[in-house]
Amino acid sequence: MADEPETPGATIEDYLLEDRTFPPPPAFKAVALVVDTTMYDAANEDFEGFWARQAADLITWQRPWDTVLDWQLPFAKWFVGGRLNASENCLDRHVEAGLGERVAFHWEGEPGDTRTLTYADLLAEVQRFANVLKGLGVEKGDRVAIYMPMIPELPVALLACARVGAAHSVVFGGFSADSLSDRINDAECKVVVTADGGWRRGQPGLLKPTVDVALASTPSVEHVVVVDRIASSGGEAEVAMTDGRDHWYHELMAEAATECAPEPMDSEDLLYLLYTSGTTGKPKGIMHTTGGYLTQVAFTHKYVFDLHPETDVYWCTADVGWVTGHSYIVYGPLANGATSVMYEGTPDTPGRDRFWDLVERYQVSILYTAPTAIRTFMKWGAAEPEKHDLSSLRVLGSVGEPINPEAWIWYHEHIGASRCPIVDTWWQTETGAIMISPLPGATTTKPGSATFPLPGIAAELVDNDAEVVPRGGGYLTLTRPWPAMLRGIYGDPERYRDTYWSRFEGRYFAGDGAKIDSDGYLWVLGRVDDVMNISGHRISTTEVESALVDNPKVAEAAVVGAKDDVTGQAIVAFVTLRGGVEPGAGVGEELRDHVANKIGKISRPKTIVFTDDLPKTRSGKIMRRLLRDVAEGRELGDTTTLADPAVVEEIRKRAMSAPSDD
Ligand code: 7RM
Repeated sequence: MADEPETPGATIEDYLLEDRTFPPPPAFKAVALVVDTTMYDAANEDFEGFWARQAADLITWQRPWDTVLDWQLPFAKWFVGGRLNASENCLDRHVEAGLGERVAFHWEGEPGDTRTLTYADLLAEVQRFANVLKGLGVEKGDRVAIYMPMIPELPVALLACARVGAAHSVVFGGFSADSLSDRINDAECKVVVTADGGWRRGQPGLLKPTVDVALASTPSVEHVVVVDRIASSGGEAEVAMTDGRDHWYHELMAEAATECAPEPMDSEDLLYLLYTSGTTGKPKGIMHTTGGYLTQVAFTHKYVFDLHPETDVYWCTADVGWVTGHSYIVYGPLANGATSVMYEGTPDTPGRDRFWDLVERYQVSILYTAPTAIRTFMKWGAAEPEKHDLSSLRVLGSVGEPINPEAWIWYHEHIGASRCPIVDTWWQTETGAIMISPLPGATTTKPGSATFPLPGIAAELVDNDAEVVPRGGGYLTLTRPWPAMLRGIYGDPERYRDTYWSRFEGRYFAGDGAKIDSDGYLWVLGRVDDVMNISGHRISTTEVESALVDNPKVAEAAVVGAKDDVTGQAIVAFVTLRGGVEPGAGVGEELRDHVANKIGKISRPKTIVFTDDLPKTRSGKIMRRLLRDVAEGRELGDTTTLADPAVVEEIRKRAMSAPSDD
């Protein structure tokens, strides 16, 4: 960003110029609050003491900590010397408190099959599966890869890993064999837990064949556990089982012992790795540890959603393949003893009212979803939610990308009946838990603003020279360590320092641009680096470019995220073909498929523009900023640093007639 305009991404000036006006904040009906607004002051006066109180109130420790925080910038240790087990906190203590019959998950498969798991059921299944893992040689300190659809065995697998002290590394089911094997190899996982597949849009989406391809090049993997999901629900899935390596989940479970004591873990022991796209092609293994993470996810889940675990039914629509699912389907809600809905499939199957049907039947009171979903529902029309009684809803949440005011207002009116507070929650895989958000009923919201940092969190905007920007646009930074913060990048402490702590001295740089308005409200405006945000999923431009140039027909490629009404951003690829290869719809299709196979379906470019040349600076850097202008049909920005200004005009003409995915 220091050398604009070569560096891709929006500039600070883009944000400073931005001045939108918004309708006045709607008045909310008061709710019975668990919120305590005096927490803001208490946390500011003594933030370590504040977090220590939360850790003591919300989490059960096998041994108390000696020191709240050990901060050797940029390396933090929280609740040093404390011992606990995450699965014990999510399960055993609730059952011991007499809540064994409370429902943990109302699970529903896409075909309509259901399973109800109480806390007692979940504890029993987790203990058995923990024994299965032990039987396969998994020990405290090992890593286990998890590549699964949204079925109950997924949270079971996570909690069983936590129980035996192995770190899980969940890889989203949409990722390709290459992406899976890269992640398995980086962490040297010993075991893979997967399924034959999962249901999506009425079809079985197979996972095991992808695992088989990935495992051709993963020397660390000794065993694979396969859940029989498709075949057990009336579908057809041919599964090749490798003798000695692959095992059926239900067969191992039938033989497993029923009791498994939770392993005592150090507060700073690794709980999990989650790989996330960075600005280079190589994904980063984000490290989360146990005590601080659990404290902050439990704290935020309780206060941000005004959770009353005895009466609320909570539904987070994310996939556990992303951090939102880790923190707000598994660890946060279970640590708080909440009752959740978990759903396997897509919102349009069998009809476009599937979500609202689920809300009505399970009487969901807290709904946490993404702007991309909300914009899709907007497109489908208010008639779909109107088919259902949504009066059980009380609090609505949003996460994953900036929510545009239009979508916010639609969500508020058509889903929340102008009665439910909306919590727009800003956070990242790296932060582990929600950092900036309103507190429902306590914070007056503005449509599109994430409002204020939560108690205990300190955020500031800075300009290019690291000067604090009290009002106006700037880079979003965090100035204090927080309990759920990433502890590093697996195997690469220097990259951790460089990526997050070197741009602004003493500050964590989030990679987002933001604005503080004249009322002091914070607006997160999106990434300023070359990370795209497609439906709330982080995808690096470099990664997609690498996949494109990997095809022998491609000479050069530049990828940008262009504004998209539904998915937030859409992938637009500018491709120069090798000599002798003729551009056309066929090649476009082939390249899109190629990217989908290399990285995963979510990375499939929406549009491919063939061009003889890419706009470059004299030093040879591709000017993605101009390509974004082209892709979004804008007037071109400053072209004076271009080596050959004629190139963009040519590209612009081509872009108008480029074939697109939809
Ligand atoms: C939870 C999650 C993180 C990036 C982050 C932002 C964007 C997330 C919001 C948001 C505006 C929000 N983790 N982002 N939440 N932007 N308002 N409420 O999404 O690691 O996958 O992505 O997502 O750009 O840096 S993530």
